[in-house]
Amino acid sequence: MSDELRVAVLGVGMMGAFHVDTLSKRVRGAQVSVVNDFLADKAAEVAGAIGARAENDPIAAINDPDVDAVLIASPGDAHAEQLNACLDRGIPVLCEKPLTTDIGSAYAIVQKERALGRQLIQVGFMRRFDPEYEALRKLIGENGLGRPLMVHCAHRNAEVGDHFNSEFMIRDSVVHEVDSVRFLLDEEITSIEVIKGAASSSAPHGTHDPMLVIFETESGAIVTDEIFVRTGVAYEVRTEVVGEKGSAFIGLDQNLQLKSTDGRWGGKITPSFLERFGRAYEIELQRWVEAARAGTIDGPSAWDGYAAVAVCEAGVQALRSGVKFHVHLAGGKSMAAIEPEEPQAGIQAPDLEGAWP
Ligand code: ISE
Repeated sequence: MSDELRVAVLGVGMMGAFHVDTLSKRVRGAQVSVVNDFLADKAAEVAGAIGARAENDPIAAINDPDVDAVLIASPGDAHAEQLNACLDRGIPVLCEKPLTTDIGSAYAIVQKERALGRQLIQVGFMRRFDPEYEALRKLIGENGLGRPLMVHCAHRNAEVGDHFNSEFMIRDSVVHEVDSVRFLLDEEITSIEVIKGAASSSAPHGTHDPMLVIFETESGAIVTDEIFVRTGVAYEVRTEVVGEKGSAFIGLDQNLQLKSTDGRWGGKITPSFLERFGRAYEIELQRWVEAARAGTIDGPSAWDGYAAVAVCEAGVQALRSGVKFHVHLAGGKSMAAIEPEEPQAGIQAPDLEGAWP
């Protein structure tokens, strides 16, 4: 390996291009050597700006002799093949969520990495690197709230494209709360339920936006997650953990507060996840680069990615069926099982008509 970690970035849409910029300007010990995208012009443009080489074939980019590690920011359905190629070559990889798009391929990746006997895969759950999340996890770990009983999350995006249907909202957005809850409470999620209410008029026909997603965890804690991706307002990601001895809140988005002579007060809202989690992405990439140079990972593992895929798959089934789904991860000894809860018979209200004397 050269002095600097030479990274191939696969997929340079908004997220991948942001990672290229972070790796090139704000992370020590790394350089982007190869850039790939399914849009050749986009890859050439991003590569050209930093003196890297554009490569049209993602698998050739992974196997390029000028590449020591790979950052996957391509669409989720390309991840399985690209992760397999990284494992075949035995090089470190930071993969944006989701790990893959179905439980079977995610499980196969976890098994394949285990067989290699080295952790090569880190998953891009950036919230774990955000100072507020870290502080909350520490507080919970030190028993500062007593036993956690409830977690209330809100996850709001100002706007998204029309491809963001209800299932995509679970797999692409709620996946963050799935991982955050596992990270904060240090336990697995055992069930998921999705409640659809009135949809915003800005949602395309058939898309349930917003939704309320409810998880249960191994210890019996309940998690509520409001997912609303077309608020038209701002990027708002809030979490409150309620324990036996107190509660704690993160994500208040309290930037500079201005009071002015016209009798107003206010501040600037955060438009997107790039601003809200910009610092977390930098920390994530810096730690990954250092770990990759040492031949390991320093963040969420392939197992964490797999657990999130399993819970989200159960979430999609819950959304489709209207029934709560249970998730059994079995510690990786066999593939995760997801199964519906038996639907309960509805309560039959007695007909009171004429019952009064
Ligand atoms: C996006 O991919 C993210 O990772 C954002 O954090 C999330 O808020 C958004 O809903 C996702 O689509």
